[in-house]
Amino acid sequence: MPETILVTRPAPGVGLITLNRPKALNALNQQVLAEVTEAAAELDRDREIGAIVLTGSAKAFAAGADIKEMQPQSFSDVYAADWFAGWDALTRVRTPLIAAVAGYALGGGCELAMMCDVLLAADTAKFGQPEITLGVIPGMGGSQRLTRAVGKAKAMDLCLTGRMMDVEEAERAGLVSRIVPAGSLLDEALATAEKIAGMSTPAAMMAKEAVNRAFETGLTEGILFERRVFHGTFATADQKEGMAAFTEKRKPTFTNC
Ligand code: CO8
Repeated sequence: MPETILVTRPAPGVGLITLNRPKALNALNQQVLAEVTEAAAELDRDREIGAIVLTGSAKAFAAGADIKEMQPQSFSDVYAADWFAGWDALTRVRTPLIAAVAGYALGGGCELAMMCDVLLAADTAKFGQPEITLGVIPGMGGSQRLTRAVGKAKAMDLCLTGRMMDVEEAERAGLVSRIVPAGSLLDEALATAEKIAGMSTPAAMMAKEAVNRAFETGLTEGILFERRVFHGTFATADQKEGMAAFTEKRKPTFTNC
């Protein structure tokens, strides 16, 4: 049984992972890493699950990697163990991932939110990469994903000063999909997850893959990838059903095949 997270299935087709180390503001230690990546992989393997929500507490999504765990490590320790490379497993999850962020999303917490596909943020959310204030730099993709999300100017500002940005600034900069009142964050995230889970799961996975290609390839390659995957959707029963339902003026019933 996991000890640092809660895993539930609160609605049809929806998995929910809640970070649960309240005393440490959900700081991400090695146990959290193992438990989150394992839970996400298990939900990803479940053909009934069409979307996964990852959330924290009202005060903190996650206040970063666990500084107390990192503090005694030497270069050879973190290098030999390839410290935090395990988080890459989350980016291999093919089911759409929704981050529901309230409170602090700092350092590794911000980086974890950025590994998700949709980022819903409460009006209390605060984002930052404060690693520089600890004498280190982002190590879970922050300098890369943040720069791709918000551009060089703001990423440099955040990584070099360690300052936090509030949710309005984060949304303006393109980091956040939507701002939601804190009290309805989880409901909104679960409703979004249910909506995505109600689509054709293969189509949702393909859309996720195609958008992610925009981060990893040039435009010509990305457009070609998109077009080939688009062609591939015509091999699914869900394409037949989706288009038939439109012409027959009814709601589609997708069977995920
Ligand atoms: N790690 C460990 N413990 C933490 C962390 C953390 N990141 N953040 C908070 N805590 C603990 C505090 O130590 C405190 O515990 P205790 O009660 O035992 O002293 C408890 O959580 C509550 O925290 P505070 O009392 O500080 O709460 P405040 O409301 O006063 O402040 C803040 C909240 C502003 C979020 C503050 O806790 C803070 O600044 N936290 C650290 C934020 C930070 O620097 N995060 C970046 C960490 S480095 C990182 O993420 C690098 C990722 C990549 C590494 C790659 C390595 C190879």
